[in-house]
Amino acid sequence: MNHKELAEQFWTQGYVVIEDFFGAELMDYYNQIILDHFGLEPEFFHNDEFLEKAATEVIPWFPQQEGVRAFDMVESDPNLKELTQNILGDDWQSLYCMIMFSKQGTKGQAWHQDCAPEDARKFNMNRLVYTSDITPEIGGQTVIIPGSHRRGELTIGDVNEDFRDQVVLTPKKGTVVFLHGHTWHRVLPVAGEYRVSTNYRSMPAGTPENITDICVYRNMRYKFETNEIVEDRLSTGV
Ligand SMILES: O=C(O)CCC(=O)C(=O)O
Ligand SMILES: [Fe+2]
Repeated sequence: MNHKELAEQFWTQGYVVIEDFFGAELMDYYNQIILDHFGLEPEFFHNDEFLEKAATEVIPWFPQQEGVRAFDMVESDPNLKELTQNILGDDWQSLYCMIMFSKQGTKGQAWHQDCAPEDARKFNMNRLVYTSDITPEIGGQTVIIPGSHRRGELTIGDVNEDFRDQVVLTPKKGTVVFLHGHTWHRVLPVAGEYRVSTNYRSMPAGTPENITDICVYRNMRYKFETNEIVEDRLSTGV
């Protein structure tokens, strides 16, 4: 694995995909812990306004914040750390580990940027670990627009518009996707029994801890700390 080349790819494209980053045994172990936690019919965590307006139906879980130590193993993987260092540079930091669970028949996630794009130097980086295969049958593919981390704010419009230059990723068990928080991305609807991703969020030195508090959608900016729409992007008034 050539970390320099992968880091260059990340900075050109706004993402990089590495298959077979983690072994099947570890992924099966994680997947079972996740299923044991959620079951197949978990309640939504976010309120109805968010679910509706954000067209985002995922349930987050922060296992390390509850003392579930199993997820430290990936976090401290030397290969993961070294590639992160190559991309983000010295003194990068881990933010948190967030598992996102989608039930059968849910919408996935609409187009968004994880954080405000105004300052190109201030961003989170997702390190998405897939503990089970995503397939066209299951749905839940991750869709991204290459190079959009340099395009500024996500445009206003249909929350699930198909773009000509979008790329559909279908990660398999053990795949890791490094994804810049300013890169425009979404998740397709989930037809299979469930869909899950485990995100080890990180950030470069000098980034505020609350970098991911405000998420940019095509119709609004949403603040998770207070569960409120802080900007309605569709209204023309002030
Ligand atoms: O689950 C995925 O594939 C992407 C999730 C996402 O949007 C994120 O982690 O910021
Ligand atoms: Fe995201």
